[in-house]
Amino acid sequence: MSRTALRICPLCEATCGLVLTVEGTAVTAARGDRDDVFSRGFVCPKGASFGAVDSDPDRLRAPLVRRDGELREATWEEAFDAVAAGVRPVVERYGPHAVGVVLGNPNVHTVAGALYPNVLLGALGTRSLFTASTLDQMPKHVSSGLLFGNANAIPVPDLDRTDHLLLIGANPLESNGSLCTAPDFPGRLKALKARGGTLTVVDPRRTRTAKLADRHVAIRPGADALLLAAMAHVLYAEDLVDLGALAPHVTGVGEVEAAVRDFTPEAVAAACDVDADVTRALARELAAAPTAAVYGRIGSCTVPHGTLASWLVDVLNILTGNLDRPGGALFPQAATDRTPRPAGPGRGFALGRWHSRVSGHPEAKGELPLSALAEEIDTVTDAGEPVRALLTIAANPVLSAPDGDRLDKALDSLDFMVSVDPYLNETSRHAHVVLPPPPPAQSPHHDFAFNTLAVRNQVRYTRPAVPLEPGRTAETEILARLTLAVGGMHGTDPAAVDAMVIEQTLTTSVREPHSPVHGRDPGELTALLTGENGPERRLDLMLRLGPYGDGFGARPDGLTLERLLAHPHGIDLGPLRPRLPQPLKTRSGKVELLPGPIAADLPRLRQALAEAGRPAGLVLVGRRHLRSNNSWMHNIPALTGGSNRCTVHLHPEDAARLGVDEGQPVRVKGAGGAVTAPAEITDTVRPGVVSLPHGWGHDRPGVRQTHAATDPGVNVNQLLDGSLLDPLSGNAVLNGVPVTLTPLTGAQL
Ligand SMILES: Nc1nc2c(c(=O)[nH]1)N[C@H]1C(S)=C(S)[C@@H](COP(=O)(O)OP(=O)(O)OC[C@H]3O[C@@H](n4cnc5c(=O)[nH]c(N)nc54)[C@H](O)[C@@H]3O)O[C@H]1N2
Ligand SMILES: Nc1nc2c(c(=O)[nH]1)N[C@H]1C(S)=C(S)[C@@H](COP(=O)(O)OP(=O)(O)OC[C@H]3O[C@@H](n4cnc5c(=O)[nH]c(N)nc54)[C@H](O)[C@@H]3O)O[C@H]1N2
Ligand code: SF4
Ligand SMILES: [Mo]
Repeated sequence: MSRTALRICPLCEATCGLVLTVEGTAVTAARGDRDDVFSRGFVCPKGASFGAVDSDPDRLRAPLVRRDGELREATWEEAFDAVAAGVRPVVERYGPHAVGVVLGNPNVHTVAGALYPNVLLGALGTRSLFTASTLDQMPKHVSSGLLFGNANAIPVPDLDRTDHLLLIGANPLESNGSLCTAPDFPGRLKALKARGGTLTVVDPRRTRTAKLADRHVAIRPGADALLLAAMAHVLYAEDLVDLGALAPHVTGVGEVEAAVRDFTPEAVAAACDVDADVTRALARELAAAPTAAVYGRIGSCTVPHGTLASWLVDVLNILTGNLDRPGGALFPQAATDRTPRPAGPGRGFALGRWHSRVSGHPEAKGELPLSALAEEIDTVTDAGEPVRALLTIAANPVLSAPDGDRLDKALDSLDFMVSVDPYLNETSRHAHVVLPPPPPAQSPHHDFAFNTLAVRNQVRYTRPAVPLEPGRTAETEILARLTLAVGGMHGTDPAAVDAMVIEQTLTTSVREPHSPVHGRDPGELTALLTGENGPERRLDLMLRLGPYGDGFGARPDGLTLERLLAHPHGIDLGPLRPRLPQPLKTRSGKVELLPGPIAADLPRLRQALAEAGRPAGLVLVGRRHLRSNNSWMHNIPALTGGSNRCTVHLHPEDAARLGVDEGQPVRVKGAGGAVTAPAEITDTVRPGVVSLPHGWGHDRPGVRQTHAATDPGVNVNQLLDGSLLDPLSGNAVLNGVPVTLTPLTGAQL
């Protein structure tokens, strides 16, 4: 007997609604949910393989605990006993900062990852926090923090209504979009063109997205900040600056004019390898479009001037009056956002409140650079204790972060390590305790993170499609118990964690004059919460206190968990709406267009300009494949093979110059090491650029990913030594990295 169940896909940021076919407890098929209010039936090959991802036989079924050097299956009680016994002595002897926490990408795709890490960090009190954000979008957080006073206020391009999209360093036809949640991103780009809009793509590779564009600018990697600064220059020089309705909310417009004065299209042309005429045309088109949005992603963030480029993306949106207006770039309003407080000055955004111990990197958003994790473990200084114990939650930094070999050794030297991960992989193989979450069909889903980045306001929740298998522990409970075990409360009922969060949230809310529950009794409100378990009650709480919520009766038509459950395909909350000045939390209460730390970083960009034009060798960029996902999806046969391979893309001119044949193994060498992979000669990369995908290199001993090991690929991040960072954000430089390439012949293989 088969049945169907709804499940929001957790495999990328597009958050498509799926209809799963379930036979017994197995998911045997998955298709797009045509009734989903947001995704309307869209599905990609990864979502269609949900069943295979879910039932991968290599997924761990029980916790593993290291005994006599070997990882063996254990009970959950034994596992959490071991966690408490391993972590607490490190806290007590060396202090909380000696316990590091690494949060990886899948945390933004799970209910557990949204609800528990902050509580865990609070219970531990550590400053040694490292996340995938510093391999990804930290520059955008820092730029938003500085411009808007709120690191999480990220403007999202209004894909469905814009007339002109300038897309920089993003390839949504493979990635399905990022910091812009839009199921069927490809279809939405085609719709933009069909309604007469224009698409411009800036990318050193002629990607599938670039092929769709009206104009493709094959920029030299790492040069986007220069191009964007020159575009801003043109807007000022040609009197095209027009803030429109934004004007009363923005300060520093004149200061930015002075700041970009040197960056003329002619001055940046050689460094970007973009003709001055093209740069002028890009600026004029942006200004002339009835509405337009500038959108930058991985290729604009993971570069030496990532924060400047991210800032300039919004500067251009602001100077052309496109921020916060329909068709431009707007701030979404998610159903679980906190009750919007009245507009007015806020506390602003601080950077560098503390620094990393070894290299003195400033914290950003409470995090230290993941690139610095290895040195924080393996280097002794007199500036404090090294990281001696580590918790990795949904993270595989041995493959995802620079210099995996060094990190691999560093992890081996830890006193104690815990991994919350479904696989025994390159990172978790070092753990003393591995706590495996259940597969996604057995987990609930709500997009706490991505609804704040979605091109349409909407809310959806799916309960587990399949009941928890006997012997499994929900990931929410795993993280609650982990919190208690590392926080010195081992053995306490994990429900206490949720009860505590609910009590704290309500106690604060009833004191806030703008809250719909101002002045009410927290105990009475707690009794009104519904939900089958703690995480559901917390979701109910957030929905009810949120911008669309029922306010516990204050707005009787408003959202509650019950109402959401009655709409299994979701509730549409309408298109993005202008919200300024409410989201601003700067000290001035305005958009601060030229924040101090940005102004202080501009000389470095001028320096880069002065140094450009020197004969440059090859530089490396990354790429993504539709059927892959970072480091953990190479174990699914249906999603590997074909064009999804770990090869070195290089341009025919470079291949000819270096004497490389198609398919020939080539050795690519960078500051952190060398890797060998087959060459794939293609003119989709610009000359001077080679491309390797990340997340490969599944050939280390002790890894239990059988299929991935049959075609392991190589770890591109071994080419990096971890020293190249965007200084303001601590983000790793993963693109535009200098490398050399040598073809290998028989004897050298
Ligand atoms: N060279 C280069 N390197 C890059 C990038 C690049 O473009 N180029 N991209 C960077 C980016 S953007 C990111 S986000 C990072 C990603 O790097 P990571 O943060 O390491 O993320 P993933 O590789 O996606 O997965 C990490 C782990 O999560 C586990 N996992 C999967 N599902 C779940 C779950 O439901 N619960 C738990 N607890 N664990 C789960 C997987 O088994 C895997 O071990 O990589 C970065 N590294
Ligand atoms: N299929 C699939 N989907 C994914 C993922 C995946 O691994 N596979 N990962 C998910 C994650 S964690 C993220 S963060 C998102 C990322 O989503 P995207 O940002 O869309 O990621 P990419 O496909 O890597 O696209 C980045 C593009 O930047 C280009 N680029 C490199 N250097 C530069 C440069 O200096 N300037 C410019 N202008 N462009 C440059 C690259 O050639 C590449 O085409 O994708 C998510 N979705
Ligand atoms: S686009 Fe992303 S969310 Fe949609 S089905 Fe594919 S992997 Fe899942
Ligand atoms: Mo990412």
